[in-house]
Formats: sequence, structure tokens, C-alpha cells
Amino acid sequence: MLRPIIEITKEMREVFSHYDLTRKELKRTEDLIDKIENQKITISVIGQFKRGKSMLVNSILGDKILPIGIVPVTAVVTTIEHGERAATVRFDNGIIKEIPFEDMSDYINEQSNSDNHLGVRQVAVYSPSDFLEGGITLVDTPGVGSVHQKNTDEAYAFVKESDAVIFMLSVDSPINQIEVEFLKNAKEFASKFYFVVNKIDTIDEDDLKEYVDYCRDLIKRLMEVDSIQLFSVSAKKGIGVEELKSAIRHDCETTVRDIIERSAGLKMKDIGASALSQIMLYRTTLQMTHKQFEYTFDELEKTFNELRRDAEEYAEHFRSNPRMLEAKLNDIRNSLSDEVSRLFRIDYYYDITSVDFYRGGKVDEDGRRDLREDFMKAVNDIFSELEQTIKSVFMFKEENTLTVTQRIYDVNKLTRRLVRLKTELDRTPLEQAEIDANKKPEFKQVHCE
Ligand SMILES: Nc1nc2c(ncn2[C@@H]2O[C@H](COP(=O)(O)OP(=O)(O)OP(=O)(O)O)[C@@H](O)[C@H]2O)c(=O)[nH]1
Ligand SMILES: [Mg+2]
Repeated sequence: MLRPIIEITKEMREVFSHYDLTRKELKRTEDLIDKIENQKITISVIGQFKRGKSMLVNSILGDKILPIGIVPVTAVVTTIEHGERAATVRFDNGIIKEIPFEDMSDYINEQSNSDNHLGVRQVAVYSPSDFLEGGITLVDTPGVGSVHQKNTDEAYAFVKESDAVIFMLSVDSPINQIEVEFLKNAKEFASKFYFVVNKIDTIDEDDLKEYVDYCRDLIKRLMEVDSIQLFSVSAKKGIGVEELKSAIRHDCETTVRDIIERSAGLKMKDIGASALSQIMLYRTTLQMTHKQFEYTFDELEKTFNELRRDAEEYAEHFRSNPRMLEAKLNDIRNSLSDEVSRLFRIDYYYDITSVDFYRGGKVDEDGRRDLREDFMKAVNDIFSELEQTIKSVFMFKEENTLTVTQRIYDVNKLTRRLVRLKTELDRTPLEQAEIDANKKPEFKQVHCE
């Protein structure tokens, strides 16, 4: 009999909670349990500037909440959850301030908060709209591809936090290169996509058909799928919006738990693998002789220095490109995994995570951000974390020879429990192919990166 994912996940939490060694995995597991139990789903509206994203959100909610306009408007990610009408602003420095509902534009709007000089990280709005009941968070994001690069970065960053994406196109211009690039990238984060063609009130039926057919073919090719859900709407006149809402509602009702659990199961496998590789590193280090340890440590230092030099050179070229820097950081993790695996003769593994280079950085005179410092800090953090782990294990060995045997016994016990839980997860079907494509939509990996 297969146990539900939530049970396996809770047992993993219990295992991790006994050992300092797995505190990172404990935190990730707790986040997953929170997500499964609360069954919240985040749906972001994303697309090029001026496609009508904010107007669509207003139309879905039946409430004129968000500012709209003919120039780039939305400069800040705005989340909308169910509740009594209220709004709060969270600033980059962590401060959260409640604001009068009517003042919202001052914080969200590109005109009043140009290039987000107020340092707003997110605006959270509460609305009593029925659509949001049952745990949907709808998110309006800044448009991609305008001259305001920071807006594009914010939108990209938010795709990763979304369970589903409403991708917004409009009939006044065909899909362009910016949208193609964005889609190619967004699909890597593999959320559920609803495609929306907006402003259909401005063209006749024949032109609309031609436009929709063209988009459908192109998107299918880009996303490498056989079918997509595409809705033709006029956010302004409210045409077609009900169809979109009921498709989302239907998907949420039928599959949310399933989707979140499967996604959590996949994530737990990853967390389990990461915990096991930490434990193996610990055990091997504990069993090293002084001489072996010194040699290994020297070799590791050499690797750090090489990787650091390479990272510095790379950052010179890509100082303003958060996507390239993020990819490079994961490359560095991979190189380091290989080196640790070689030196310690174990199968070492770093989980590939997203890194928040999308915010912060100094802005120079021509408005470009310089993320070199943030990037190099992230690189050095990876090195020093590994260094600290290894050093502290060895120091423990020096000081507590008698208890080392007990430690090794504990670690072996932990390994056995984890291997058993991982095997149980491996037997649970989690992949997309298991889902009946007609009844259930293909949400993939979600939210918990
Ligand atoms: N005719 C027509 N115009 C629309 C429709 N939806 C939006 N618009 C217009 O398109 C313009 C942009 O609307 P917004 O909702 O601000 O667009 P946005 O995508 O949120 O723009 P950014 O926040 O700058 O990325 C506004 O002038 C709207 O009046 C529609 O369905 N039909
Ligand atoms: Mg907008």
C-alpha cells in the first residue's frame, strides 16, 4: 500500500528535526508541508507591457482595483488575495506598511514610482471577490520588454513563484521576439499556462480567427506541446472573461491537491538526495586521517580559487544580467559537486535552486544595474558553507575521539531511515504522464524552488 505523500513528507520532517546536519532540508520540508496543508495556488498574469494585464485582473475580480493606462504602468508585483478590502506595501528593507486603498497607485505606478525608486518589493491587496475564495492568489506583474528593464526582471522572478501563469497577448501586435524569449524561459519553470488573446473588441471575426490560429501554432511549437488552452477576450468589455474564469476554477477544484502533492513529492526526492549527500560528506570526513584531511582541504582551496577567478571574469561581462548570473551560479555548484565527489569518493550533489539576483544591485548613471557584488557574495557563500561544514566535522573529531563512534552509529541510522523513505517516494508515481491529460491539466513543478 502506498502512503500519501504528506505522510512520507511528515516523517522526513521528523527525521531531519533530530540532526543539525539536515537543518536546511528541515526548513524546505516544513515549507512544503505548509503548502500542501494550506493548498494555496498562485496564478500570475504575465506578458509584454500594455497587453492589458491589469485590466484583465480587474475584469476577473469584477472590481476596479489596479491602475491601467496607455503608457507602461505597472512597476511592482501586486498580489491579490481574498479578504476585506485592504492593501499593504512590503519594502525591500523588509518593512511592511498598511496603506489606504486609494493610495495604491502611488506605489504600483511607473509614473509615480519610476523604476521603483521607492524600493517596493510587493504590494499585497485584499479583495472580497468570489473568484479568490478557496485560496487563489492572483498576481499582476509589470510588463516585460519595455524600456524599464527592472520591470522585466521582476516579472521573470515572479514566474518562479507561480503555480500557474496567464500569459497575455493582444491582437494589436503579433507575438514578438521578447515574448518568444520569455516563453522559452518561463516554460523551464514549468507552470500551468493559460494563454489569453486580449482586445478582441478592436478587430473583426475573420482577423481574429487568423490571429488566434497563428498564435496557437506558434505557441505549441515554442512550448513543445500538442495542445494549449487559449482564450480570446476583451478585458475592457468583459467578453470571454467568464470562460477563462471557469476554466481556472475547474482546474483548481479538480486538481489542486493532486498537483501540489505531486509537486511536493518530486521536491521531497530532491531534498532527500541533498540530505543524503550531506550525510555522506559528514561520514567520510569523520573517518579521514589527519593527512588525508589536509590534502583534501588543500585541493578544495585550489578549486575554490579557480572557480572564483572564473566567476569574477564572467561577472565582468554579465554584470547586469540576472538570468546569466543565476545560470553561472548553478554551473559553479555543479563543478563543485564533481570536485567534492572526486575528492571524497562519494556521490555529492547540490540541488539547483533559483537565486534572487532580480532585485538589488547598484544602479549606474545609464540606469543599468551592477550585480557583481551580489553575485560574488553568493559564490563565496557557497564556498564558505562547504568549508565550514568540513572544518567543523574535523574539529569535532579532534576534540571528541570517544564520541566519534557513537556519531558514526547515529549517522548510519539516519542514512538507513532516509534511504527507506526515498525508496518509498521512488515507488510513488509522481510524473506528469500519470495524469489523465483530458481531465487534468499539466501543472508541473511549482512554487517550491
Ligand atoms: N480596446 C481595448 N483596450 C484594452 C483592453 N484591455 C486593455 N486595454 C487598453 O490597453 C491599455 C493597457 O492596459 P493595462 O491594463 O494598463 O495594460 P498592462 O498590460 O497592465 O500594462 P503594463 O502594466 O504597463 O505592463 C490601456 O489603455 C487599456 O485601456 C481591451 O480589452 N480592449
Ligand atoms: Mg499593468
